[in-house]
Amino acid sequence: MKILVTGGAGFIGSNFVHYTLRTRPECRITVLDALTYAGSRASLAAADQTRLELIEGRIEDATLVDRLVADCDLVVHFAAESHNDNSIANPAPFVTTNVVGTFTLLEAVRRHDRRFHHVSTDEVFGDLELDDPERFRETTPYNPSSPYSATKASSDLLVKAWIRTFGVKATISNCSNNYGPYQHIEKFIPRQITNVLSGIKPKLYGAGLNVRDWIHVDDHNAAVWAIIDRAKPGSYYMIGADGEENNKTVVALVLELLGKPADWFDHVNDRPGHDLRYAIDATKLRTELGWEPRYTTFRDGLDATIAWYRDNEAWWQPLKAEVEARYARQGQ
Ligand code: NAD
Ligand code: TDX
Repeated sequence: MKILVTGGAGFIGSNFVHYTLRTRPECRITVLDALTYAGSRASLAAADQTRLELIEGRIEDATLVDRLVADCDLVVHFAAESHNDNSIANPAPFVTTNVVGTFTLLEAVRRHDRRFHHVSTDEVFGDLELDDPERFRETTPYNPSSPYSATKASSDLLVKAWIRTFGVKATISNCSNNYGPYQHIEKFIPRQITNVLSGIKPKLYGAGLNVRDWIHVDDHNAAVWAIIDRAKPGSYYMIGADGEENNKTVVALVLELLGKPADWFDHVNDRPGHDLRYAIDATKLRTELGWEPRYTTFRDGLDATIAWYRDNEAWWQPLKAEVEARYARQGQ
């Protein structure tokens, strides 16, 4: 099977490539990635290069996309501008990549009648109160808050329209917050791990009471494969592993696992429009497709992730000063 993976040099996409080449000997992969600040060849260096090709290019490039889609059996679409804080500082690239890029891919899979899996986020549903007994489900109405989540919601709606109107064989998954190896150090967990490893105090937005539903990236990618293998084209799935934690608790765990005092962190400026809580009900994925997460103890998954950042300083160290300088300008 020949798979086109967009965004395969980013966090979740590169883990998908490693996972697939490890577990599926019949698969060959072409990665289409613009190698923005968030993508890196180094994230794919450990993969079996005989079954992998990396094409540097943009998903809005209709000519390139047409050729690559024609030449594959399946498209798995991870490419996106993915960071909320960046979307607040400068929304334009989010519209271009997330909306126009997804549209360009949809037109190519429509022309060539290819199977398409669209990777999306739980943020498209907005946020929940801390005590809301409801969690996000496949039927939850869209209500995005940030420029990032609004462009992801737009891309989901394009996919839904292409399924209904043109009969495109697509599926969508909306996953909660991922953690694991190769995550860019602008994101919450790797930022705090690499802060402590660099002698900098962790930075908590506001009071730190916002809740995220954490899932290990390999569990996310196993769910994506369950959908590709067993879901009906045209169907949608929530992906989550019942991993709700507030940010303060996550920082406390990072500090404990790295042997620092519990109060060794700073409160910094909050994110404008900061979503309070995300929580996923993955019953449909579990019951229809038989998926179960393998990382069920957040502490163990976090410990393994800390070990990865400790062992792979060469991967993140060159980025650290610039990322922290950018945050410092925002008082974060
Ligand atoms: P990331 O920012 O780490 O990686 C994105 C990749 O896309 C990078 O390699 C980048 O170079 C590439 N890219 C960006 N613009 C491009 C363009 N125009 N053309 C081609 N390539 C381009 O993101 P991630 O965290 O790995 O997220 C991957 C996908 O999963 C995104 O669609 C995101 O919305 C979704 N998602 C992420 C999370 C999470 O917790 N990180 C949770 C749910 C869903
Ligand atoms: O330094 C920080 N301090 C802090 O308290 C950073 C970077 C973040 N935070 C908070 C903000 C959020 O409440 O931590 C939480 C997680 O922040 P991010 O890592 O920026 O993730 P989030 O905004 O929740 O979005 C993530 O999950 C859904 C991904 O970045 C998205 O791509 C995905 O769609």
